[in-house]
Amino acid sequence: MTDADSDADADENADNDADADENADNDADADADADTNVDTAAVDEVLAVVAATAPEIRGGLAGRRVYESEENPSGERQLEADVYADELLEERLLAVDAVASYASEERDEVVEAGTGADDGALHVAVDPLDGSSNLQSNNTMGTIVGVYDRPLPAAGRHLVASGFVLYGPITTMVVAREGTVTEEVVTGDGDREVVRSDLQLPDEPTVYGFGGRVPDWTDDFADYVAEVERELKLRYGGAMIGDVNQVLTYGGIFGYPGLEDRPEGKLRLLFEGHPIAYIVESAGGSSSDGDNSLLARTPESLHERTPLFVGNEEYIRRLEDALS
Ligand code: FDP
Repeated sequence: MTDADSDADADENADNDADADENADNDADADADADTNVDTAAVDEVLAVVAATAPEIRGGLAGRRVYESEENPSGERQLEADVYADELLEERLLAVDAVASYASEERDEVVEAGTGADDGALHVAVDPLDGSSNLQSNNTMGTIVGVYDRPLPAAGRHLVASGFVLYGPITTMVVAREGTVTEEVVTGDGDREVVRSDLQLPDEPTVYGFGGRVPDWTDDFADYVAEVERELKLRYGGAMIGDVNQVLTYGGIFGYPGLEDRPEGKLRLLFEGHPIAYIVESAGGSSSDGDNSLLARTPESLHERTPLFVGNEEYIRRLEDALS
């Protein structure tokens, strides 16, 4: 055996060891997944708390259109309404027995309930007021919630439910659970009435909306948008949640891309990317960070940003081809 052969053998053995380690990791992940014991009544309770709090959040908006002196952890200016919604949701969600922790786009750190995390404990990630810069111009915004069965930041596959409230002309809530998406109207006292059950993206998409300034887009992305513009019509309102609801209603694609000087984009994986991807994929659509499903991603930090795209499968596939 030559030195080269024995080096090659050694490399192969190392590769096999690495493969064995990776398989062991995958087995451990699979075991961890198998151990998950989701308390569906507790998930219901979390979603009911968000719905019950929505009329209060909405009612509190009018007097809270001014900016706080603080910035949020992503360095964005906070309105009084952002802080108000965050504090209401923190208090109400941590009061749910099964909720072990609360993370918010408006806070640096996860807040622990302090009750000791049991098997079946839930960890809730919230964007209290998505699109809150629309408050000044009195346009749509929303509240987003992701319910995870692992401490945060967690992988997308550890979502057990997600939902969003849309403060539009009426207050609605869209919820994804166990592969099914429903749209509900939230009444003034926080009760919910289902208006669309088993919501699916329409097969014939009609709308698109993309964030960021056009001069900041990459050339590949701009070329893709030029194609999309010839096929779909623009609907962009400046609050992700409102724009995603257009796509859920009419079919198409919404995205906030990586920009020339900001390849990570603007939106947050844990608070916006995962929950919205879970909803759109449960409704028969696709999600992507430009390469893969957003749900395949595990954030390394709580406030990690990501390029975000959701919509009909064909448009997401063409986007990934254009950016590859
Ligand atoms: P906002 O800053 O108003 O909270 O999540 C942030 C977000 O809104 C999204 O809802 C929205 O899609 C995006 O930012 C809008 O950003 P641009 O102002 O850059 O379009």
